[in-house]
Amino acid sequence: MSMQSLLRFFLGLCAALATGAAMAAAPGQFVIDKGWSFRLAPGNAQLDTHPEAAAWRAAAVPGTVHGDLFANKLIPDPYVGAPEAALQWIGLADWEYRTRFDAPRSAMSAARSDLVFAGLDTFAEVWLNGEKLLDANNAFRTWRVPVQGKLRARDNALRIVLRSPIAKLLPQVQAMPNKIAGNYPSPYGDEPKDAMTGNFARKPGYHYGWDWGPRYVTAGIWKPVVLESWDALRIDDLQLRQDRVEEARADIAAIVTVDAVREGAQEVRLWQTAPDGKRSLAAQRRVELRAGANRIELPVRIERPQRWFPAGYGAQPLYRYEVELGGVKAGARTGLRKVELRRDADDKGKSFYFAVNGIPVFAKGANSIPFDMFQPRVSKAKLRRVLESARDANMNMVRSWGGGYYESDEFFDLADELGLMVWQDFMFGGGMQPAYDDAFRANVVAEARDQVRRLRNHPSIVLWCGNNEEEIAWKYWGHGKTLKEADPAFADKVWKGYVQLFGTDLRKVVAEEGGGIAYWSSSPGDDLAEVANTPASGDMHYWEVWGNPAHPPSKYLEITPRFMSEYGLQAWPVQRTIDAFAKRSEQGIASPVIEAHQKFLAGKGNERLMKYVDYEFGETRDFADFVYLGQAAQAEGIELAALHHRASRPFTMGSLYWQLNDVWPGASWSSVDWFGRWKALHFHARRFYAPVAVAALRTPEGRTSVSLLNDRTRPLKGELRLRVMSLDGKLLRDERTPVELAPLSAARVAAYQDADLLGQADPAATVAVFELKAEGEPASRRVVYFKAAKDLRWPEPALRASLRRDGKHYVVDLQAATLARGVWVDFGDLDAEVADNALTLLPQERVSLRVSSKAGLAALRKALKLRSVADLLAAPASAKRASQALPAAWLRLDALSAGRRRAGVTPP
Ligand code: BMA
Repeated sequence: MSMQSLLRFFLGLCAALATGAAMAAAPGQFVIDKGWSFRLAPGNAQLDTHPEAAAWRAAAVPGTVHGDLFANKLIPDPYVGAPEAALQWIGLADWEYRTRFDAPRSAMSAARSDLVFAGLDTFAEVWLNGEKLLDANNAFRTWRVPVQGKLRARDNALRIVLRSPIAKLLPQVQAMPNKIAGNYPSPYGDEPKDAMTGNFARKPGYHYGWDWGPRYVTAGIWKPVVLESWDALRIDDLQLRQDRVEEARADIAAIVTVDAVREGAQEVRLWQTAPDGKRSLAAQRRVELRAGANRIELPVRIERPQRWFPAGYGAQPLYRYEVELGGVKAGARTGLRKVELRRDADDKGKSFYFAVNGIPVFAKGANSIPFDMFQPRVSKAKLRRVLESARDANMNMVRSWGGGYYESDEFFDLADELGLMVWQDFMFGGGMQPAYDDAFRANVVAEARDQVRRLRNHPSIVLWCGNNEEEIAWKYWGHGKTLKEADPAFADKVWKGYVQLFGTDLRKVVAEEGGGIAYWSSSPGDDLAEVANTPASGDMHYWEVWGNPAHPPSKYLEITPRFMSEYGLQAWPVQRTIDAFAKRSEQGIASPVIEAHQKFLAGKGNERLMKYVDYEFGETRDFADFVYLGQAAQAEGIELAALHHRASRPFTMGSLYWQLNDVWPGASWSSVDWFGRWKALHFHARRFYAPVAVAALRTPEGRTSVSLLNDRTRPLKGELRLRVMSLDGKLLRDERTPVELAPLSAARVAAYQDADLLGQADPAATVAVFELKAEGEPASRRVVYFKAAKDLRWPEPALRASLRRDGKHYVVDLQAATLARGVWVDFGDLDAEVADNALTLLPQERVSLRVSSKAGLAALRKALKLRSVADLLAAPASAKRASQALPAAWLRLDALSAGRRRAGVTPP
């Protein structure tokens, strides 16, 4: 997408939100999404420097102040170029929103009316017709305020003032003699580095900047505002609690909470729509309602239920329920499954794995972060694209990480439908918060009840986790120690507050409201055991690869945890995505716009990325090559780790790499970029997470172990083939062995020293290829190299491509004369989806890939570019010879010579 179209994209979204077009309201519900305007609040200090924001202008609700400023052309696109520093004033200002509305007639005559605010970010003062209704202080809570008697038939004035969260909290934080740990200090001076306020606000942590995203401390009415009116009763909630789910039958309880205006008898009916569409009356009863809150429990038994399974283990049938009471209806959907977090003790510690419907499931997936800096812009189509990508890459779990927001209902609907299990963090992304403060804790508990109630019917949720990395930050990163030294009494209070919130309070909310789903106090951890982040017990984050001391990826082979919930390597997104925020002339490894979109080490993360490129491929200083090789290094490194985790089953039962997606276009650990485009890693993930696969893991000392991986619940027969060949195609060995794979297993079938595989062959010019073919499964293949790519003697790259039309699609035929590693097929700026990419072709191998595109054949041919590792690492002279030798019928597109990689940094 060009810069122009990115701008249009942003504007288009804002416009769609401004019209509030698609917001459907249930009877008795009046959505207040029209006529909103906003301005910088009068009297605010930011007006001196930003008088342009003083006038009332059109606003979108739901929305954010950044979105509104951009739609009104008061700020540039926050994603394009490097505008961040100049936009920090927005987070320091107070913002005023207002609208006027006529009350629907039904609301005027109703016995009760509530104004419901599903999301206010964050310190919001709400006024209706001049009367203060609410002081809100938590972006994650739903605020419900009775307004009967306060409404006018015509022209009600609703006004919301959103206070700067930084300005509001700074005095309190600055007054602390000893601070508690925050996350990323602002490089922009809008907040002192030694008084970070973010962790004192119940607001998405990443708004304050993270190591993959910008700092945009936004504010806004980020979820709908609804006027709800009723005469007799309101159904507050319908919980579908799964008490027992087995093959033969399921017992669930439909729990209806009702807010009744007056007491009296009512008939309650519960309708069930089975996955096949059959609707039946599941329960019916006469109930005596009290005035006020009521709880009705309706037991439902389902014989031979159609059970919900994670992707790869069965289907995702969903049951719908509708409750009807006094003429009022409410509905909910669920999938029937039994989920357990199994913690079995053994001589090393305790296991950590999920069993669904009794099946121990090896969790394969990634961590998800927010899908945009500005949540209201996230469309269902965007969520679908990323979550379908997860499912398509053979993932079965995402961990929805704690530094963002609780994802929308749409996210969980999609996860339910796609069979993606969700490990759900509470929104605590790191650092420490004032949990010693009773009011703060009460606020969090209210938030947790709101969120657990909202999400508990989703079969995808398998775990509620207290926070991200707070326990290890306190115990091992120096924070606890420093505070103890500075002020032992305060340190004690901070830790006790932590234990109270994450050890007791949130656990209790999940036990009371969660419908039987397990709670885990922190990731990584061992649920508050003395030692956290140990391979022996619980879950683990491993960052000594990428993070300090930045070991090479081979170090992953030495770490064998119970469940690896974070590990990662960065890469830049594809060129087309980079072009969306930086002009070509601005693109260079150390250019300002590129560094502005590289948040690791405050812009200097490319040095770290270069180190990882260098470990394997050698140094490159040309930006395009750096992008390409960075992706290759990321993909190969994560593949090594993931396969090691899978091969360590059953000790290891999960592998979630960091990270699935992005908040904006930039460098990060993601495998799918902000536009939804796959990096090389995501193509690799589809192969290394395949249910049936071979792992061939070589240590730097020269020992290769081969494991067969079977996530299927049935045994499989197949054949394992070993070939040893030279890079230019000489076959030195070819053996086939029949193999049997037990269900749900990893089995090590062979181990070799280099010499066993190589014999007399040159390690710099030889590979071993392991290929598993199992009945009914796609072939799985791993190529073992005996030296780093930079130390191999690459023969002349001789990769050919031709593009042809094939019915509605195109097909690109690839043929490699010599081994082609990391082949990347690219169509530049054209919209074209290639069925597979980031491939390694063996000498003489041909591969045909489907290409879906609306573009014409000639345009696609013109745009088609190929790259492979040898293009950059083989001798330039031979590369030239190879390109001359090509038949005219083939497009020769990979004529990148080694000379290019020595080219200097593109000047900014
Ligand atoms: C982990 C995460 C995030 C962070 C990532 C990459 O610690 O929990 O906080 O973005 O590493 O550094």
